[in-house]
Amino acid sequence: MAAINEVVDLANDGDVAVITVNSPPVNALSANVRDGLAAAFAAATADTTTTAIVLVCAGRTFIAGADISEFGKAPKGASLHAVLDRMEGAPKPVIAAIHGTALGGGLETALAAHYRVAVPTAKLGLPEVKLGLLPGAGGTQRLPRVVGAEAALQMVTSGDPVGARKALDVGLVDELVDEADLRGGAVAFARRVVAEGRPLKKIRDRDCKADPELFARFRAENARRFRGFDAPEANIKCIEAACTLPFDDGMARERELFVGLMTGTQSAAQRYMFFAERQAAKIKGLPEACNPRTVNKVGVIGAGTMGGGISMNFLSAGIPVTIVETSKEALDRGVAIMRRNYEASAAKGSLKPEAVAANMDRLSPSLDLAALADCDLIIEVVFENMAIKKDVFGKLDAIAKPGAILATNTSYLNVDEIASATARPEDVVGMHFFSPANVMKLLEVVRGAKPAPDVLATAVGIAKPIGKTAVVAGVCHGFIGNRMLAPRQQQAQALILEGAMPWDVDRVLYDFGFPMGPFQMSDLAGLDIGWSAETSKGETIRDRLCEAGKRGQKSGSGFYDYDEKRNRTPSKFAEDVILAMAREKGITRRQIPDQEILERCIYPMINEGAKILEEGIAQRPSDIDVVWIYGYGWPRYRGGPMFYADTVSVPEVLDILEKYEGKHGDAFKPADLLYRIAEDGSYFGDMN
Ligand code: 3H9
Repeated sequence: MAAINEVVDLANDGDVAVITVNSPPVNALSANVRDGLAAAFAAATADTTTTAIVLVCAGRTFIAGADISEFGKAPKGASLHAVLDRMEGAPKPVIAAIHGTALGGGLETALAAHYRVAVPTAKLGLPEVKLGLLPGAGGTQRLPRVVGAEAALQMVTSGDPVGARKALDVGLVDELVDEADLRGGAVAFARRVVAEGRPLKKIRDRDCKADPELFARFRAENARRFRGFDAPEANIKCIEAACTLPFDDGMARERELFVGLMTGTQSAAQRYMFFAERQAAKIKGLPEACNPRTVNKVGVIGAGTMGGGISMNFLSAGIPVTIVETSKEALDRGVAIMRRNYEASAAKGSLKPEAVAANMDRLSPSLDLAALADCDLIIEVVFENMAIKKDVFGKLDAIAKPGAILATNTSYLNVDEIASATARPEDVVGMHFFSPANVMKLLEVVRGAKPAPDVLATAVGIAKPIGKTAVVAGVCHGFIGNRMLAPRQQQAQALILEGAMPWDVDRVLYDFGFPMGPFQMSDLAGLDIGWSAETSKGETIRDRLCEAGKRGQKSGSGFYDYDEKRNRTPSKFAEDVILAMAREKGITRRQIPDQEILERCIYPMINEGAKILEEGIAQRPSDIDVVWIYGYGWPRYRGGPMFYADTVSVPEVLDILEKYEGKHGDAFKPADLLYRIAEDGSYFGDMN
């Protein structure tokens, strides 16, 4: 085997040249890999002793895409286009041999080969849209020529990969080969291609036709899903170009649209989020060698909506769960809801029908806390009240096996105080899931004063297998997410007294890119969460709505009225309550511009984020951004509140806060950190 450079080798297997990329962890197309490939293809093409070329990768995967860390930097090395032209123009068959994930530029490389073979577990996809991009190395022009325009539209706008078997069905892969011998299978395939005199199949030479109605229909059907994002539309335009223009003109269109996206803020935000998510899993201050504890069985205390949702995450990941409730009725109800949720997923096609029973079989319902004795991780999801939580933890301490992790799902309470109810505070950690817990991707792991390093590593590490992204937070009221939500809620309430209506505030935040505004969110969650008729003083708008039985969607009205299909219209009753409350408080209502609504809701959040960083509650600004994108629907294309602050510029954020501080006082008093960043001309991004 001859090394072409540090990351690419060329070897001859008899009459077949084998080019191997070996650039861990994911064989991304860095400058080094592109240079190596260019040189390897030149050498293999010139070598008259070989009749075919196989491209294969070492390690866990075929090329998983362009090297994202190079984006936005000055270009170096061979261009990917030049490498792919060389491959496609080779005078002998080129076969891509795929395992792991052939993604983005990786799949584009495979599409420039004349043939593709894959192992059955391989996955193939063009996920660029998730980075605010489109496949920029011919993917949008070649893919539809193979799989058809409709399937290509689905793949490029969802970014989701297809499995090798499906790829075989649609012609993306020519043959499946033995999982254990990809290289051997690919070389044998290459020899057959040569022996049978099969043609050098260039995808660029194929035709791509589509029903002209397809594109308008696809846009209309997916308008909601694509709302606010630039990349899906650019991807659609490219597929349209593939169906209407000659190949080279289509490539030029792809290039033009790719550059437009690459230089925009949205892609910068989405690329930033790619690394932010992975960075979040890195816990500061842990010893180098810190192995997580093994979690083979999970216990959940509380079978309400939250406890059920949390349990479903583990069951779906194949981890058995024992769920405990205090009454048989509540237990049965909770278990029935979980089953119904799984059945609904199966009916929608997002879960295999047989998985419903398999998941439910892993669940052991119980009325006895002692049933948790063999669990490795126990998550308490009882009423948000310190005395109750401490009581549960005291009992757990006597039941849980040594080494079990005792987690609380509290959203606000002091984890250290909860831990003090046990004789093993080093085993206690916060694991704050977000509602609905089987859907929302965020997990805040709350690090009290005493958790053992491996407890923290386990709580963070378990996130990936259950499909969550974990962020570590320190102890304070509301941790990262809810603490930052509070000033936004406070401003939303103030705005509706001063002159806006709930639907104005909701519309402005929806237009900013949130899936819903604060009042819609309150109606959805239930206005009576944390409210009780006995203690209500009728002093807030919420008190008055709840007292009138208007408790949000579930009661048919709240800030909005809902019909039986849950369509909403502004509530006249709520409007009257707001106007009356404003009168009682002596507030002269005024017309509030949308810009003010946006600034008063968003900037105090950024300010609170800065305080959270100052206090060390969050490890880094990008963790805060992950919390807001995965826990609260902050628009991903804006990169989270701290990234957004950098795009607006911190001095501008400061100016706006000071402007409102002058009018509305301390709620807008800027954090010291903002002054420091503005003074030295740096960015939140520099702290990541
Ligand atoms: C593209 O291809 C544009 C083209 O159209 C060409 C235009 C001209 N680059 O996720 P993991 C790192 S756009 C750089 O934990 P897994 C990652 O940061 C690209 N680095 O592993 C992490 O580093 P660290 C299209 C990358 O097994 C480490 O690798 N392709 C890249 O859970 C392990 O990653 C994509 O969007 C990259 N492309 O998942 C695919 N990929 O350890 C993006 C990974 O320091 N990648 N890293 O934190 C993925 O989806 C997943 O990484 C993958 C593996 C499924 C491959």
